Amino acid sequence: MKLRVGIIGAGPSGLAQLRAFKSAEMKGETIPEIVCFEKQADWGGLWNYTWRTGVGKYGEPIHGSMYRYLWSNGPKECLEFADYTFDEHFGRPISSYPPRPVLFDYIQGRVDKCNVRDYIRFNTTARWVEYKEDTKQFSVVLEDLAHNKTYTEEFDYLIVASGHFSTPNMPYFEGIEEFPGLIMHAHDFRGADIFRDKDVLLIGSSYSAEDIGVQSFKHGARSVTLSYRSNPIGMDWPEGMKEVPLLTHFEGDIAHFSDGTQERYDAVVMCTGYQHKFPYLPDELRLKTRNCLYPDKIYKGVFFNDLPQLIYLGMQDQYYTFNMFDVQAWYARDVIQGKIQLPGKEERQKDINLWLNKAAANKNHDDEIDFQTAYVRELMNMTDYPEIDLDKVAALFKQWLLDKEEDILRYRDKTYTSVMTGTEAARHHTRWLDEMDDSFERYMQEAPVMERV
Ligand code: FAD
Ligand code: NA0
Repeated sequence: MKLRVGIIGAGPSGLAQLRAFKSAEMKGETIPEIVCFEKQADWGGLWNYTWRTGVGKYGEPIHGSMYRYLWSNGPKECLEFADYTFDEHFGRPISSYPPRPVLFDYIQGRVDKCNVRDYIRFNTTARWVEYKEDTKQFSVVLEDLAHNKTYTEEFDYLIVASGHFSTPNMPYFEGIEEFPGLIMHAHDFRGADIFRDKDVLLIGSSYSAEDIGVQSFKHGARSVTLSYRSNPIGMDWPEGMKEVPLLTHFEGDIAHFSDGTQERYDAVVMCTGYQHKFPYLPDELRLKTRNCLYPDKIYKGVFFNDLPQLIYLGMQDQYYTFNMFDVQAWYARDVIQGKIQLPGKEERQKDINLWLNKAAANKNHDDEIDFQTAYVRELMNMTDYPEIDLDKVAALFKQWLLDKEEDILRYRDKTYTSVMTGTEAARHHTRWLDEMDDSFERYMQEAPVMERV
């Protein structure tokens, strides 16, 4: 009997797994029977933009957390696939910080090319998973949303690729129930147009707060205040943007902060991060972690230590994204294919502890970049994933941090050189601050016409 592999989610991580198996098949290997379940109508995960918030057409919680006008927040050169370059996809240099539709197109190009769409059952949600000790298989209850039908299938390996930036972490602040304006989580934010001429308060001091903040500024908010709990982001903010310590409570539309200051707001956006949430997994199979670079209990950041037939992809906090999901997927594939043997449970836990200790020693962002670089390197070296010069990628990440610090409104105009091809990125025809249209068509305008490969 052929092994059966189930994949939950067809975002960048799930697609990386499909691509990994396809690449083995193209090299003549026999691959297992694979089924990927995706609750949305299309692939791409968060990159598949939806205007919807709340619940979708079939009553499922909306997965999407991305918004209109979202431009890559890191250089594209840091996430380039080693086996499918930007040059191969676009046929000409593009800028280093493309908008979401352009990166979505790139993600799709690779999987379109290797025909993995047939493996995916769209509009299908994983409802419940049970591991059967007698058969050593996972029994997965699925719901075909379009036909309102549930059914069960068995798998030898189960790959959890359902993401972890979708279920909001929504804190409570005293008096918030009386706040008369708009209150939302970043997950439901779909564009900053609604904040034109408004005073906006953002709670949080990470990527969502930073990006929704500068976007609100760009799209005409009257003022933008970022309120931090632990540390401020600490940029040299333009006039009209500022950071203040944590909100303590509201009185009507007045927000009070822990430094004793107060201010009136029209809207509040909780940029307070996300929960790792796996409602389809029973307690004993769930990864329970906060958003960090090395979650406990998963060996090499991938194999659930209590039951290594259960595989998690992309569960770390992410400097590296697409290429990190790739090396994880290639590694998982080779274990499933029997090419790599996992050590025993105790050895695995020792290795996990080693990484946890290293992670605990990280003191700043540069340390974190080096840490994740070392992690990606270790996995990359274990499989036939094409080699990436990771020292160069790490240097780009560090440069990105400096560029942001130098000018948070203009860092997206910078260009870098591809680590994979040596191609220098093109300058976008319009400065990011002046570019109000993030469509694929507009982005590709004024470019020399060249055939897509
Ligand atoms: P996801 O993209 O979240 O995909 C998971 C998939 O699983 C989804 O398609 C979902 O529908 C599906 N799913 C979930 N539950 C079920 C279920 N029960 N049954 C079936 N299917 C299910 N990264 C970058 O590199 N650059 C960026 O600029 C960038 N911007 C970001 C902006 C925002 C606002 C956020 C939240 C993240 C951003 N990221 C960015 C990081 C992002 O996490 C990764 O790029 C990537 O999308 C993660 O891929 P994934 O496949 O692991 O998860
Ligand atoms: P994210 O910023 O949504 O990025 C996710 C933040 O929330 C931390 O600052 C934390 O503070 C704060 N927080 C949590 N609970 C709080 C509370 N009760 N009161 C006040 N503050 C609270 O989430 P996190 O986890 O990074 O930070 C949580 C992902 O989305 C990232 O991977 C990022 O790459 C991606 N993203 C990308 C883009 C673009 O590319 C835009 C947005 C998001 P503390 O005190 O814990 O430090 C354009």
